[in-house]
Amino acid sequence: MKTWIPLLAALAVATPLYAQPVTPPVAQASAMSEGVVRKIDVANGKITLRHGPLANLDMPPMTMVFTAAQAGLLEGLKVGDRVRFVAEMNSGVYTVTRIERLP
Ligand SMILES: [Cu+2]
Repeated sequence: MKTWIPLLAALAVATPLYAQPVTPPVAQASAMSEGVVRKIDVANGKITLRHGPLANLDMPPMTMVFTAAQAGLLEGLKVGDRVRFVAEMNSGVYTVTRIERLP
């Protein structure tokens, strides 16, 4: 039991180091993110993207549905396309405001 005391003391000292708030990098509002089109629902203006990290939304990589900001935004895209896009949170909805196909 005695051997635990130095360890606990060390943890008690070390913990505040990890508790320090980490300042997040300043994300640009217009940052382009990359992804792959998984599904397109033109009629409802929805697109499913497998995306990399979204710095401006503080989001890890995942596959999710976005709403298109304008009706014509999804025209010309097809499943499997690699894209570069701008995603924003608008009124609680993840919205794609710009999207372009990568070659
Ligand atoms: Cu996401």
